[in-house]
Amino acid sequence: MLIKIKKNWFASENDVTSESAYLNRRSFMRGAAGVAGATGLIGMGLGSSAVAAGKKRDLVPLNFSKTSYDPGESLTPEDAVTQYNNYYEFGTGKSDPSQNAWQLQPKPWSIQVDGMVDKPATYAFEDLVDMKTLEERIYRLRCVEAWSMIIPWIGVPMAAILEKVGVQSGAKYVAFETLADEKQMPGVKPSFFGGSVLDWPYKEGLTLPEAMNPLAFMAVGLYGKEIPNQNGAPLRLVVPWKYGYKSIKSIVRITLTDRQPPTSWNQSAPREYGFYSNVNPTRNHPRWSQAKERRIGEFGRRTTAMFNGYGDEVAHLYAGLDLNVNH
Ligand SMILES: Nc1nc2c(c(=O)[nH]1)N[C@H]1C(S)=C(S)[C@@H](COP(=O)(O)O)O[C@H]1N2
Ligand SMILES: [Mo]
Repeated sequence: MLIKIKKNWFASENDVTSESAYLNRRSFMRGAAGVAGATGLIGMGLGSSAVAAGKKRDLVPLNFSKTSYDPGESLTPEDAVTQYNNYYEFGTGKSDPSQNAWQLQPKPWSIQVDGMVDKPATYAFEDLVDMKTLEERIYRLRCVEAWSMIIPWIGVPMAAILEKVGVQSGAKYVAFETLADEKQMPGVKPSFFGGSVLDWPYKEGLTLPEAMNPLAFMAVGLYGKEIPNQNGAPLRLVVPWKYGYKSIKSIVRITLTDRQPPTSWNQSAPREYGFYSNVNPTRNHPRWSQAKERRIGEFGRRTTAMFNGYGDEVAHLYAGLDLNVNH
């Protein structure tokens, strides 16, 4: 039975349909945490989520400019964006990241930038992200599990970061790595559930033209404030025309290279997850259809659009590439 659950992690239709029940349970736990804190029950077996709720980071409001990046659809409620997550370093359940990610220390943060760049260095977060030029972009997020959200991100274009470090001619790909620290991330411990489907650190990659595309974004906030740990603090990629797993969280390394870099989900299940991972409703996942999606917070299903609706901006990047083979 355990093996079956493992195989179906990405087909978590049950998680999706029980979203409202789940959110109700969370608000109950938040209430319980308050009571526990007041009466000293923490540490007496009340459960880790109560402790987690008490240790939530204070998220500083950010200064940003509005943009025209807005699909004009209702925003997914903030509670769902921050409590229904995929971040396997904190556990594989949808509620695990919001319960466990308080253990992550996003400040101070540094990012190693290496490979084919003019200015390789270990950059302080503040030196890589110009907090004076933050913009808000409302993007669709389509998970390969067939659910979706509309999220108001705050951040900077990926191109701005690449310009800062200076991309050398000959570089063809950008590789990214997430922090992998057992002390902060329970899911990274070898003992975790007897192992994981993924190898750490979590790795992702883009072609250089993809990373330079105006849509490619490095988020440092959402819903007007700093980005919560469970969403990938302090900086995470957002590539809205690709399945959600390309949007790698809590980045500690960026490498410019001339070879296609290995990526975590492709390594884990190459038949199921490719390098490009563009949202493609005509190419079914080997175990389920990608034609439709459930918008978190809604009943029923919506039709999934090619490139998640961003074809005008990105389709030219794939001219001549068979997206059903190079998926
Ligand atoms: N490091 C890391 N990044 C990750 C993941 C992960 O497990 N680890 N999950 C991915 C998946 S599958 C999705 S759908 C998105 C979810 O982002 P969100 O939780 O902010 O909605 O993060 C992506 N980035
Ligand atoms: Mo995902």
